[in-house]
Amino acid sequence: MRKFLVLSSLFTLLLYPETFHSIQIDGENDFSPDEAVVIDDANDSYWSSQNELDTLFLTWNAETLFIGCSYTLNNNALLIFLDTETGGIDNANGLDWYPRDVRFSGAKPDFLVALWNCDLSLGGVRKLGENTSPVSYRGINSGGPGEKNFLEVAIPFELLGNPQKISLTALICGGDYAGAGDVMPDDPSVRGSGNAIINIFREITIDGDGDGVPDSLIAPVDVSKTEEYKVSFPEFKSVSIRPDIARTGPVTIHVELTDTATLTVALFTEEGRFLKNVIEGVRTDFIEYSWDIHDLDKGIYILKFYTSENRGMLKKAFVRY
Ligand SMILES: [Ca+2]
Ligand SMILES: [Ca+2]
Ligand SMILES: [Ca+2]
Ligand SMILES: [Ca+2]
Repeated sequence: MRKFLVLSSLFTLLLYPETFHSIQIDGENDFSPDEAVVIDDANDSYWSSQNELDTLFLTWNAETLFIGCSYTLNNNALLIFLDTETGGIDNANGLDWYPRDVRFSGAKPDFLVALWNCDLSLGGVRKLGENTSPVSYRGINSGGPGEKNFLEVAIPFELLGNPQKISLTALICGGDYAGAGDVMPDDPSVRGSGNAIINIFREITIDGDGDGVPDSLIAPVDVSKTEEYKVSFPEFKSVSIRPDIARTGPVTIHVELTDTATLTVALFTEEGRFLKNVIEGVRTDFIEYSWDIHDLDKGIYILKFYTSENRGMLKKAFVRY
């Protein structure tokens, strides 16, 4: 009997941190240290210790993905983005649910776990796209605003499309269309204000042998790695001013970008003195703008084309005679 007990507890010890591990969705953290796939600095939030990400946990059994998150939040939102498949979104500001000023380069998230001010009933899990759609899940958040919280969520793999790999980023953001104050894994584009372009994700291999079944006997930390994608910015595909020598208008300014960006076209004198913005901060990937030049003096001008997403700039000359 004693031998059996020793053996069975050894067995439990060996198996406990490994998949398949079914998490109790009760708000009590029963993830093991081997399931802490992102351990964030407990004191790196731009918005004080009241809005702080701590640890992201992940594990699974054959049918279900379990995500855990320990954090502190006060009158802000917690968002956990999951990239599970090709496609997805690259700009969370365009979402119809939990829109935030966060963009993504490299991984494109397909699912979002979100809550507002420690209240999961104000959030949930959704599939992302032009329109978001609710995904059925089990989840509990324990804790209240300004104190240590623990969120546990269970999502059936079937509803996630049985991914081989999952890439994650978790953020604390303000209200609708606001930016982020903390992120895990850390990403230097989160600075507490302004927009962020996340290109660092934690990637966890769920089904390494690709047999369509999540892997068993795995410690999730052993199959986790941080992926840093190159930030790719929208570039100019074609830019023209037609005609570029004119006496009367209209003159057509044509701009095509490789992706949607915030475009500005600024007018300068030949000597480089700024006169005005002809096009100011328009979000577009294609524009044909009819430029009225009747109040422009005769002379040579420079038009500078740039986007707020890219430091690159294009210059074109224009002559009014
Ligand atoms: Ca639990
Ligand atoms: Ca943190
Ligand atoms: Ca994706
Ligand atoms: Ca962080």
